[in-house]
Amino acid sequence: MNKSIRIILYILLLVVFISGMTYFYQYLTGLEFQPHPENPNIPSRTSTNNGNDTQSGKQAPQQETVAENLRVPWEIVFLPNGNILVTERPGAIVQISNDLTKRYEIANVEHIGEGGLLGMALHPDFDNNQWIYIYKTTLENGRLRNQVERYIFKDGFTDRFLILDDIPADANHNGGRIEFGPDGKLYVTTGDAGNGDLAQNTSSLAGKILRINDDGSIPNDNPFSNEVWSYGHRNPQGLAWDGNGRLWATEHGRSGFASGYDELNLIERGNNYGWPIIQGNETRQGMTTPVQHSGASNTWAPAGLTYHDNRLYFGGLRGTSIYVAHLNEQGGLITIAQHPKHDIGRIRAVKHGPDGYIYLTTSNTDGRGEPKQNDDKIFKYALENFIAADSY
Ligand SMILES: [Ca+2]
Repeated sequence: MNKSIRIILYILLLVVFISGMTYFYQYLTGLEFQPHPENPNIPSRTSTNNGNDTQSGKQAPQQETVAENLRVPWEIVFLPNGNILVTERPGAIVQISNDLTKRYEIANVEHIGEGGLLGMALHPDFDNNQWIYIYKTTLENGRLRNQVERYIFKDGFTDRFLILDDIPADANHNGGRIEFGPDGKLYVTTGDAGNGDLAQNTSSLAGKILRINDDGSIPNDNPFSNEVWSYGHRNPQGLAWDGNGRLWATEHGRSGFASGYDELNLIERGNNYGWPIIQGNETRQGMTTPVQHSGASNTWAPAGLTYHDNRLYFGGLRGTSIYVAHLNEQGGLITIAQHPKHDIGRIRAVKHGPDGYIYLTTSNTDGRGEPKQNDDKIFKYALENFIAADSY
């Protein structure tokens, strides 16, 4: 073989090898390879139309950008006055109203890998007590931990109260979704913090869905006399209750080169969801197989989950799509449809808003995406975007 051709071949092989190793390393460690895009811009509201379309009789838009220039947004909540709050993983909460955006810093947040300021929930009686709950990663005496805190939110976040401490944390697999259930209890998803064995240990808070009272105490009808409600989870990041009051959760399956086997689970008290022992359609005595999974070769990397009118909507990070699971009247799963037509990148939070729209946050500045201009953003979409294409 000609020498120069051989040299070119060697160089090509080297490039392929280095790219492969970089990719492999990124998914092994979760470290952020791309330089973190420091966005100097303040967040901005892009829409003056805060969900009053139907009341005003105007033609409702099919999709709309609600806010932009956010820094790794993770969760959205809607305040009774129509404002939106969004957590930013580096450690802030942004308030978005018709005429302002304001950023509040939250102290002692450790933004590392997938950790940082993650979930947020309003107390069911927020109108009277102004209580807001958050889930964050923190560093204490050199140890990473996740915790749930409660604040009073009026003009700012005050009266910090520690609700739940000492949830195992790691750069990856921190769970982080918190939601109040129809029973008034706070449900908390936690990741296995990179140690699958902890998910099977019902006395560890890692790899679980937890259930606590609004002051952090343990409800007396929990199955293991601690905070644990269900176990055997790897990295659940979405929680929603359907019209029959049943709890659903999304969960990240295996990662790395193989990936796939992301899960949609129906969560029941005390059940074991199998990680790290079973995955996909595998079954084992005493373990619960997912209602649906993404298959061995398809990756959703599912995050936020929301329910409306017999449909569960969830976002995909690596899937860069909205997935819609259509349930029948009995709550059984009919289909899961993928909606890839909105080319907005990675999707983290998904919420059915009080104005009837599906809200979502992008997650393109999280170090694993390709930020577009003015990312990250909050978008809202009319339900028709998803329902029309439900059958494909
Ligand atoms: Ca499972």
